[in-house]
Amino acid sequence: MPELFGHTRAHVGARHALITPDNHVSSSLPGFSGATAVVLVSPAMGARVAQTLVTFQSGGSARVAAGDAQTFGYVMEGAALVAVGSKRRRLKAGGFFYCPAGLEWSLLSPRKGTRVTLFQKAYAPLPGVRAPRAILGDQSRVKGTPFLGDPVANLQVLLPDEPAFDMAVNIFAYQPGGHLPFVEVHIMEHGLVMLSGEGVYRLEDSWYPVRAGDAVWMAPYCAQWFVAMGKVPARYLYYKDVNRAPL
Ligand code: UGY
Ligand code: MN
Repeated sequence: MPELFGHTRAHVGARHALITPDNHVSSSLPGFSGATAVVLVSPAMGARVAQTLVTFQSGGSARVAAGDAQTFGYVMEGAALVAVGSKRRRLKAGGFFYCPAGLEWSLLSPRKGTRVTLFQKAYAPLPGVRAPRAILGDQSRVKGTPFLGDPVANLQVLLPDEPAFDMAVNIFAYQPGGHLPFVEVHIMEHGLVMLSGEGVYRLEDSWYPVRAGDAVWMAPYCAQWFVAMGKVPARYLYYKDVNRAPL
């Protein structure tokens, strides 16, 4: 529900951003029909990645032509038939796909209200390393590990950690009270969406209450820290750039 008197939890700054579901305005994007698309993170704000939330009506579809960008998609809710190159599978909530640059992908026959988060970015090839392959998967089949040995912060790494991949997409799950063990400051950029629960995110010198549906952008070197609050685990899906030299 819109908040009173023009108040918003949203903040868009030079080095980080928070956008809440109350702020969403959709864009028309090529290749998508019968769907609304909200571009939450993009180069227009200084990011090097695009994060888009797509909500499909029944009969909607996405057909995205091959290009320089690679796409990771995560089904937040609903179900749909996803094809990446010659691979195809019906994905339900928790399902994900990875489409390398130079391959097309499509999403067909979505259940009404299916919501998908996309992370898209230009691929940086590594000389002598074969480009990544297409992937269709499900988060329930990905083993989690306690982050830095802490059992209240569980990390699932959805994409292979191999030199061919220049992006990682992970799910972090925190028990209430669980938190990042220290304030991170690193060269990697993040795009993030809260999947469930709530907590407080420190971004640079500000602390933001966040909850399911909120999207966050963290530029390289944005100081970051999170603590989970409330009565249910807090989970977020996030992107980071990996495996490439700084120069
Ligand atoms: O992978 C990460 O950098 C992660 N620990 N960052 C974060 O959750 N903000
Ligand atoms: Mn981080």
